[in-house]
Amino acid sequence: GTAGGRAVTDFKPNTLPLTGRARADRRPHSLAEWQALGGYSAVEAALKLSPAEVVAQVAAARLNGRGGAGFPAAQKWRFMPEPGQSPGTGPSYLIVNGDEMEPGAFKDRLLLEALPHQVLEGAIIAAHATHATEAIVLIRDAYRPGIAAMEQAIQEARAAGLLGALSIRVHPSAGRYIVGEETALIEALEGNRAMPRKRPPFPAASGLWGRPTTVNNVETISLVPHVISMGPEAFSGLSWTDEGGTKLYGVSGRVKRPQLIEAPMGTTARELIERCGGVSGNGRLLTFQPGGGATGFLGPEHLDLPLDFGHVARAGSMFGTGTLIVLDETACPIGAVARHMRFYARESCGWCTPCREGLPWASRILDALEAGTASAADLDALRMIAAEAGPRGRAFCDLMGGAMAPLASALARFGDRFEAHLTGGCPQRRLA
Ligand code: L3W
Repeated sequence: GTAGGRAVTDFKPNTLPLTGRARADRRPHSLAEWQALGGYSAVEAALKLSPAEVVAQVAAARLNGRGGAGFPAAQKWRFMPEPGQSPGTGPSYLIVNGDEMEPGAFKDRLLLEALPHQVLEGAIIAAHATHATEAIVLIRDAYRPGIAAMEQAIQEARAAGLLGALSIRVHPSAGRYIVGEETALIEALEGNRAMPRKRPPFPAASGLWGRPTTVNNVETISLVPHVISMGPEAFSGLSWTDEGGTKLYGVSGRVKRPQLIEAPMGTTARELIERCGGVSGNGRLLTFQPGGGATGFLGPEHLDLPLDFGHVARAGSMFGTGTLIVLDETACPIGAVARHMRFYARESCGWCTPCREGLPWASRILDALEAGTASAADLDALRMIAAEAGPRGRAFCDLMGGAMAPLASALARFGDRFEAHLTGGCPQRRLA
C-alpha cells in the first residue's frame, strides 16, 4: 500500500526521534547522560526564539495532539493570552497530561519512565510558547516509576539552572479515568471531585484557578523538542501523511508480540501487526480498535488504511490514542465490548443521566449475553441504548460517547453474533 505518495516499504525503522534513546530496561538517563545525547540543546535553541516563533514552528511541523482528539498543538497554544492580555493577575499554567488510563493505552508510560528529560524539555519549550509561568506534570497514580523519574529529572534540571523562571512540579492523579479529561483534571488539581466542566470557556481562557491553562498529552509534549531540533519540515516529513511526525503506536490483544512501536504517522495496521509477529489465535484478523478502548471497530478491509486522525475518522472510527487492540476470528467481540463497558460504567462520574444510567444498563445486558441469560428484548434495549446514547454529544462529556463507540460499531459489524448469543451465551466460550 501507499500513503502520502510514498510506499510503505520505504519505512525506515531506525528513524525514531521519540524513543530512539530509550534504554531496553527503561532506566531513565541522568541529566549528564541526557546532555551527552544532545539533551537540552532544543531548549537552548527554543528559548532564543520568541513564543510566536516557537508556535509558528510547531504549526509548520503539523503536530497534532496525541491525547486522543488530534487537535493541532499550535492552534491550542495560540489560544493562550499574552502576558497582560488576560483579565486579572496571576500565573498561567501548562499541564502535561500523563493520566493515561484508556483501556489498551500504554504509550505515555514509556515516555515518563524511560525518557523523563525529554518530557521536561518539551514542557519548558511549551511553557515558553504559551506564556505559562507554572507547569504541572499530572501522572496516573499507578505509574510510580514514571512519577519518580519525572521528579528526579525536575530536581536535576532545577539544580543545573535549566528551568529558568519556570516553576514545575509533579502531581500524582487521583486515580480515576475521568481525571484524564482536561477540565476534570483541572477540578482534581483544585482539590475538587473530578467532574468535567462545561466548555466553553476552554482552559486557555479560564482553566486552573480561573487562569489561562494549556493541557497537552505527554506524547505531544515529548515531540516538541524534536520539532525545534530537526526543524519543522524534517519533522513533518517523518510522517507518511499530512499529519506531522512519528507516532508512538501500541499493539495489544491477539498478536504474537504485543508492543509499542514508534513509526511514521500514517503507518498501516498491516505493518504494525506484522512487526508484532502477526495475529495470534487462529492467525486471521477479525477486527481491531485503532486507538484504544473508546474507539470503534475496524475490519480486515482497513489493514492498509494509513493510521492517523483524519484517515481513521473518515473510515468511521477514531484514532484516539493510536493504541490498537487486535481480535482474531476465535475471539469474541461481544466479550471484548462487555469488558470495556464494565470499565466505562465503573468510571462514570455519575453527573449526567445517560452516562450514569446508560452505561451500567448496557454493561448488564452485555454480561447477560455472554452468560446466555439475555432475552431478545434485552438485545433490543441494547440496540436502543446504542442508537439513543451512542452519538457523541448526548452526554455532558465524551466518556459516554467513547464507551458507546465500540458497542455501536460491534452491533453494526457483528449483529449476527449478538443474535447467536441469545441461545446459550457466547459460542466461543461454549467451544472452549
Ligand atoms: C480553545 C476552542 N480550545 C477545542 C481544545 C480543547 C482540548 C482539545 C481537543 O477529548 C478525545 C475524546 C476521547 N478553543 C477549542 C479548544 N479546543 N476547541 O482542543 O478538544 P476535543 O473536545 O476535541 O477533545 P478532548 O476533550 O481533548 C479527547 C478520546 O480523545 N480518547 C482519548 C482517551 C485518552 C485517555 C488516556 O488515557 N490518555 O483517556 C479516546 O478515544 O474519547 O474524544 O484541549 O480544550 N474553540
